[in-house]
Amino acid sequence: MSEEIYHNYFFDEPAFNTHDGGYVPLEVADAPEKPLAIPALLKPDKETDTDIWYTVTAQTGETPILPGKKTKTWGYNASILGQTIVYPVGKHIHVALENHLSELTTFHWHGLIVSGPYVDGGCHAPVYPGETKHIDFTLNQPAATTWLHAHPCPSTAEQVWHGLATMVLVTDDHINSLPLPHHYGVDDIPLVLQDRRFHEDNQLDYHADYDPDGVQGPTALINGTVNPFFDVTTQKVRFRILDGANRREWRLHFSDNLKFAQVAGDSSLLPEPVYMDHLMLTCAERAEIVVDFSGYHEGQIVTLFSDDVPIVEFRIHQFAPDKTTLPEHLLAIKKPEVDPKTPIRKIVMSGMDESVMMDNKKFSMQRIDATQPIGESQYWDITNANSKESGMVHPFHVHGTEFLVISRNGHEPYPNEHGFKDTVGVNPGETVRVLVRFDLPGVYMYHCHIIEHEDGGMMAQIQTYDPNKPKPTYKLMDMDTLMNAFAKERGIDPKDLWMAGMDSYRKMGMKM
Ligand SMILES: [Cu+2]
Repeated sequence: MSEEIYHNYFFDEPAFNTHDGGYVPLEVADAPEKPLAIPALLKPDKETDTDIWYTVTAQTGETPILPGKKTKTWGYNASILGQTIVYPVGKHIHVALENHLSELTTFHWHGLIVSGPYVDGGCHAPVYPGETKHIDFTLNQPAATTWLHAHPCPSTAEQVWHGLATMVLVTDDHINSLPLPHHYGVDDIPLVLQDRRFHEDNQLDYHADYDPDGVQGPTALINGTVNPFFDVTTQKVRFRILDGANRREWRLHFSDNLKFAQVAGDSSLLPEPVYMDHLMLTCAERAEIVVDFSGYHEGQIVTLFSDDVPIVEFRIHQFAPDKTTLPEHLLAIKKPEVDPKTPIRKIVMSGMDESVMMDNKKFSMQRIDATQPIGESQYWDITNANSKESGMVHPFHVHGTEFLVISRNGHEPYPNEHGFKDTVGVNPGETVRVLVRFDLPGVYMYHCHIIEHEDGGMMAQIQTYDPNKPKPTYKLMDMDTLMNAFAKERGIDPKDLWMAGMDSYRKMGMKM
């Protein structure tokens, strides 16, 4: 094979989080190795030829993570993270959202094309403790690895830190027909990459670890497992990797610089496999890679590193030879036409720490910042106004759509960005042009996915509308209602409430 192999992380090295003043390096935890937890597949309550029903429960639990005391964690149908949800394209999907927590939460479907703001599950769609809400939708989008996470402003970061994040696999006939590893848990393996700091008695303390530029911890947690190993029993393994961290970038490579093929990004397959031996993911980005272990034999170990820290060990067992080859073409991506008269939308992410903003404003739940007709393709120029010397890569995410990356500062996008995406890392001083089209009317948030930056106000929202119908007015939830509810649930006076993001508004003299 004469395919090109990429050996770099593509992003601007001076902007890597390792150069941050507040960077917390990963350290190998003093804990025994454990089998990598593979989240169970969530069983549907009922399924017919046309419809499928699920119940997703946000719950508290206790998880044995480190030797000693169990850690108090949150999860979806599980004590931490969650069971993996499978959504077949084309079926009518019904989901009961149950909140068994002691405080309100929302269920945001990151990467699903569903109507906002309610089904989408952003900050406008709280489910209060003890409540069950019902949503239903039909997906019309390519197969992809998406995810579910909590998104209640301004406490998204803290709820995700407690564990509210799980994978949602969108499947379709096309991807099922491809010669890719498809056996979930055997050769099709989710890897949710997160980091945490454990305090006394192995507990999390989000407030103690708070950093307005993103909370980090020194311990890598892969699917909720510290020091995990995975038993490789097939020659080829597909890993669905999610950067599920609040702030951490993952710069991944295997021992021996083992080559792999990236086959999918956030929201779809790539047009063709991209061969590489290094991969960087920014917060909320996903990559599906296929690793061929044919060069190894039983008893050997392959290690996955982030920078120079080992995060997962792959123990090679006997496997049957696998002669399948990856298809040269994975997905035909049709770039939508853009009317040259359509103005280019300019978006600026600026600031660091408490001063983060989107278009010189902090997020306001009841303010619509932009509008776009459905069905119309628009270029969005997303600029990161941070300086190259002291800035960071801001991962820009839009709800309710999948976009194409057109250019970076006028140059070609990275080689592994040619599929549909919903999150794109923007380097300091860079303008990334993406092509955005919405198919469903609604209100959708767009924001930096360093979760403390979104809680801190680096977020805005767009109303999409059918140009042939009168524009509906949405009754949008407000921040005071949410904050008062949080205070009541915690049994405290609203003025004594501390939540991530509040400091950012206060220190800037702004009201949330
Ligand atoms: Cu940011």
